[in-house]
Amino acid sequence: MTHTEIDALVKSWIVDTATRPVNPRVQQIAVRLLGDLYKAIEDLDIQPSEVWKGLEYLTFTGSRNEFGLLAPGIGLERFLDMRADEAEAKAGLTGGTPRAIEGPLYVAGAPESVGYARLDDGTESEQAEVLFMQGIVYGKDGKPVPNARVEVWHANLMGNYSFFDKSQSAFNLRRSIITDEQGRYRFRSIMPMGYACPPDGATQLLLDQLGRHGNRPAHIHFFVTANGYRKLTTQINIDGDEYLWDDFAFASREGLVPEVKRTGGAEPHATIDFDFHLLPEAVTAPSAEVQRVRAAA
Ligand code: MBD
Ligand code: FE
Repeated sequence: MTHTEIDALVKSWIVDTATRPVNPRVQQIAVRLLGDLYKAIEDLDIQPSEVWKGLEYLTFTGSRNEFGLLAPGIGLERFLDMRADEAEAKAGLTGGTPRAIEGPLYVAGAPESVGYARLDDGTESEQAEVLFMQGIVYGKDGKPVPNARVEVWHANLMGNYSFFDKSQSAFNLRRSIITDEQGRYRFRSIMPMGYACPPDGATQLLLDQLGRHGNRPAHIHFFVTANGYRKLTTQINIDGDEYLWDDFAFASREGLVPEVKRTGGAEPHATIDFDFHLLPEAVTAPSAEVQRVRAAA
């Protein structure tokens, strides 16, 4: 079939058959995606068994609840970030801390405190390196933003996240820190390790076929929010990790790899200083708040 014939078929099946009210946006996207899919089947001569293999793959992905992991693995989440960057640049919004993907492992409702929190429950204290991280949330005209919310979450020494890893205590390595009057936040935690996709899962299954690995460098996630500012979703990466610039989820960015300072002595620890720079809310750019189903413990 020609592409024109395929477009006509899709229209006859999806558009012309409507007898009840239509969601025009859903119809527009369905027509486009189905047309593109049928053209790919035609152009690549994709066989019925291959089509069913693909549908079975999607079923498997859903059964493992891995769409949230597949999205970063195929670059989809990073692609959306790049488009968000473009939209902000077009709206004249520049100078903020670079964004990085949210990933699938955020949990709402973490314990809240002002200025300081300890994130780890101490279970890995024997093996872990103590980490202190602190900085200032800056807003308009380079002024500190008091009362900003810094939500932070990261993996343990196994690369696993509490809630999803039921062996960890509730909200281990997850906190919500409100900046003090000087816009400062500070936390104590443990140095995280990198994440690896479940080896028997759907995402890794595809990655294997593509000859790719499913590893992330060690990283720490943040949501930074404040009244009048655009939500910042970002991560910092731990310098020196072998996957620092080889992240299967494509989240590494210049500006998000702060120096890790190490102090010896009686209480050896690592220190990271990192400030966040928020962009003012603007009606000229699409919302920075991404609506998606998130876990809540
Ligand atoms: C993670 O910890 C993560 O941040 C992403 C994006 C994907 C998988 C695991
Ligand atoms: Fe992560």
